[in-house]
Amino acid sequence: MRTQILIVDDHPDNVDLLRDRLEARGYATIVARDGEEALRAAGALDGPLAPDAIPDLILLDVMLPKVDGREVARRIKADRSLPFMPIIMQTALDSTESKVEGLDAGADDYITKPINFAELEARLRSWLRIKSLQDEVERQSREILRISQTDALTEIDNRRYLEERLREAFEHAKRMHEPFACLMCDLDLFKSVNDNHGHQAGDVVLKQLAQLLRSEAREIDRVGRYGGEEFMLILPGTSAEAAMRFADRVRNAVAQRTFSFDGGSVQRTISCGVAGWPHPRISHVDELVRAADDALYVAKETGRNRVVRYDSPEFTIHAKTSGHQADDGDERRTEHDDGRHPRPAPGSAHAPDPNRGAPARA
Ligand code: GH3
Ligand code: MG
Ligand code: MG
Repeated sequence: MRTQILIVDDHPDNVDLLRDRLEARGYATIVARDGEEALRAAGALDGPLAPDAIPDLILLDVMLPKVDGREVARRIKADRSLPFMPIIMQTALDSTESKVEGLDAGADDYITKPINFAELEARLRSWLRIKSLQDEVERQSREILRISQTDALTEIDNRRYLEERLREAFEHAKRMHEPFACLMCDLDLFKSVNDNHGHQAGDVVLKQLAQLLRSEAREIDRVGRYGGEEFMLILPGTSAEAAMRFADRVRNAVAQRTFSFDGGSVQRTISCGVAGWPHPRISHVDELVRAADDALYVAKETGRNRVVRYDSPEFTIHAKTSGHQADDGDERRTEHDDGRHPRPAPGSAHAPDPNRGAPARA
């Protein structure tokens, strides 16, 4: 794509001259004849432009109809959503004051009229070099940000980012008095996938499950990997009842799914815990997560491949009999394997039946 220069000038003769010279040097040009057109052409007026419409550099006259050049520079430089666009101000010869004002307003450089084209071209090349370095820095920082928010294996939100989004979304829901739900899902008997097919096969299953969860979720939901084989879904504007229906649909979709990898395939199920706000015992985001996690624990304990809602009658019975309640403190974390889903000793009356969580084969 050719480098695009936005020429902002209200004198037709100047515009023609600049355009001819620049196009002859291989630049593409866009012309704006007043300050308002300039802001629009730079993407600072009516929202974002298509990437190929964004100018690479702006050659800006000071005296302009509607919005003057200094104000144009000020507004473009103040708009954080715009990429770096060098602005070269055209100023009248000997007008130190206008040069100073232009630079203070945010112009990166100036050139005096009448324009010496050799000088203009040298300045263009210099600023375009700086721009390409700046663009690279911006690209890298976007990439670093993305990596810091993404789970490397599944490419969905990682736990840190998920918790950040959860906090934000929950606070927003409380402010707006909108319902809000959180879903915790854990793959059932996933360890056996690794044991029987190898860790790489397990990784593939996790990736495919992540994609499945994302495809079931709406655009406004957030899906992330909370831990090893545990996923969290954030459902803004969703009541606990609606979240239960959604979770059951997801649970069913997973149960119907065959996960394929090099050398084989498996079916697996998930267990889900659902917690919704408003709820009299949930006012902080940590309580919401804890509630969903506790409900997930009950789903595991009552047979897997199930969805359990925090504070449902079923939850209350099982949470009580297992001494596992919303306010039971942290003791369980010391007495069980992973501190999250305590499981009875193998062979005990409550030992998980390995076939119980296995999906019905079609
Ligand atoms: P449950 O139904 O009680 O959840 O049984 P489970 O086997 O799923 O649970 P358990 O906590 O015993 O085992 C979880 C397994 O998940 C063990 C661990 O190796 C595996 N795991 C966690 N993270 C990854 C990962 O990134 N890749 C692979 N392949 N396996 C993982
Ligand atoms: Mg599991
Ligand atoms: Mg787990």
